[in-house]
Amino acid sequence: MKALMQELRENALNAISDAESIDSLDALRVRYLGKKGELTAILKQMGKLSAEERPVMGQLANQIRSDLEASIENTRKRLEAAALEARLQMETLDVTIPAKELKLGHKHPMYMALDEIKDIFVGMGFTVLDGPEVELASYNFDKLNAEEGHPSRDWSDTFYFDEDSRVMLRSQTSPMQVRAMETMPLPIRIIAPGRVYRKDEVDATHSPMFHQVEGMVIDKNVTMADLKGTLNAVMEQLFGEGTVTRFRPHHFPFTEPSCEMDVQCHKCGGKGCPTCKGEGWIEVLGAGMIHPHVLEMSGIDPEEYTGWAFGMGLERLAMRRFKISDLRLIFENDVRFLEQF
Ligand code: 2NL
Repeated sequence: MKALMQELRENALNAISDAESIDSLDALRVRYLGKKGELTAILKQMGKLSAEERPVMGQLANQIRSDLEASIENTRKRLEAAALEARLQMETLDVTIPAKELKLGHKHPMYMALDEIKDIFVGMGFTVLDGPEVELASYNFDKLNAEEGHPSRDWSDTFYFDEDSRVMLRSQTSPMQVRAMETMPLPIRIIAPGRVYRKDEVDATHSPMFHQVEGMVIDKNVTMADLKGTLNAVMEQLFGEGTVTRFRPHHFPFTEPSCEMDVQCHKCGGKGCPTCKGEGWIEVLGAGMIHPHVLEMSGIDPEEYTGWAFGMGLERLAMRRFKISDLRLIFENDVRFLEQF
C-alpha cells in the first residue's frame, strides 16, 4: 500500500507540473484528491491494515495530500501569471500609432456669406427672423400689394398646393416681414433670410429653389436717406472699406419709390471687365420705401410711421463674394468644390 501511495504521489506531481491550463489543473485535483479520487480510493482500503500500520499510512496519506495541494497551488499561480502575461501582450495599445483621419466637414460657402450678413445687421440692432416655407398667397402676394392678376402670381411662376391658389411655396421671404408688421411692437428692425421657390429651369444663374435675405426698418421719420446710409454701411462691411455703390430707380409693387443698388466692380474699378460683364457695376439688391398701402394693410398708420425694405439673392452674393462662376456649383455639393472654401 505504501508503494501504491508513493506511485500515486509521483504520477500526480508529474501530471500537475505538466498541466497547461487552469481547467486541466482542476481536473487533476478532482482525479487525485476528489471524493471519488485515487487517494480516497486507496484510503478506503485502510480497513485491511493492522492497528500499527493504520496511523502510519494515515500520516503518509495526509502528507501526500498536502504535497499535492501545494503543487497544485504553485502550478495555478504559474498558469495565472502566464495567462495574464499573454493577455497583456495581446491587448497592448500603442498610443503613438497615428489615428485614422477624421474627415470633418465645414459650413457651406453660402451659409458663410449669410453668417457675415447676419453679423453685420445684428451689429446694427436688427433681429433675425425665421418662418414657414409653405405660405398663404395672401401673405406672399395680397398683403404686399401684388393683387389678383399680378404676373408673379401666375401658375407658370409659382408652386401652388391647391386648385384655387391659396397655399404655396413662398416665392420671397417677405411673408415673414408681413407677419412681423402684424405682430411686433414698433419700431421694427428685422432681417428675414431663408429658402424661396420659383418655377425656373436650372441654368448657370437660375434654380427653382434659392435663398433670399430681406430686411426692413419701420419707425417714425424714416426716409430714403436711412435706406441709403444703412445699405452703404452694410456693403462697406461686406466688401471692404471704400466700396462704391449707386442707386437706380426701379419698380416693385410693395415699395414706393423703389430702387436697385449696384456695387462698383471690385475687379476693374468700374471700367468694365468679364466679372461685371463689361458693365463696371454689379447689381446686389432691390429696395425701396415700404408702400403706404402695404403698411396700412398690416395695421400700421402710414401717416405716423414710414419704413424702408430690401431684398437680395444670397446665392448671387455668395458667388460674388467667393468668385463662383456657376450657380449650380452651390447646390450640387460636390466635395471637391466645397473643400476649396
Ligand atoms: C428683389 C427686391 C425687395 C422688398 C423686397 C419688402 C417687404 C415688405 C414690404 C416691402 Cl413686407 N418690401 N421687401 C422690398 C424691396 C425689394 O426685393 O430684387 N428681390 C429679389
